Amino acid sequence: MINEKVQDVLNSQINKEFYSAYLYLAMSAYFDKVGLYGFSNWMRVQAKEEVDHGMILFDYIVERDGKVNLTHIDEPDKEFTCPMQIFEKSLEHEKYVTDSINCVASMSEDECDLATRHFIDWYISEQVEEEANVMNVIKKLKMFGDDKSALYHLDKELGKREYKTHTYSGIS
Ligand code: OFO
Repeated sequence: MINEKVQDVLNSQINKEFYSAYLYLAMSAYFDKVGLYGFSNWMRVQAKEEVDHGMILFDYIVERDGKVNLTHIDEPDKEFTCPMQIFEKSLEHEKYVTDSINCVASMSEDECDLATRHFIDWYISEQVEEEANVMNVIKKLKMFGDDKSALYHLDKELGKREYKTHTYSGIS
């Protein structure tokens, strides 16, 4: 059986992961609209990974014989103006998610739920990767400035990103 306070933060984390998927889908739709299909692909892959992040938490709660509590998902931000602004928003969002994962880790430690503390290590490492992935694109965008042909090539590169599934059984 899982500690109730820990279960609550895990359920709230599920909501944040699904919100992340919504946010990245909204960004993907923007990129489709302006014809940056590679950027759109990058965001779609990101959205799928966020669903995986939510489902891994879901399956973990089930395995611990806990109660999954799915709550209302907020409407995502849709105020998008350009690739740089969107990736800066993504980085800000990932930093927020990293803080949230760190809170799950410290709560599980405080409650002596060492199984959850161990489980959440995967998310701690994943957040390092999540922030780095976004930062890499921001660095390239900064380097190219307003060079349209560089943006074209970056779009091609981001179009090659492929989705790799993550599952609870795959990480545990
Ligand atoms: Fe689930 O890592 Fe991004 O939000």
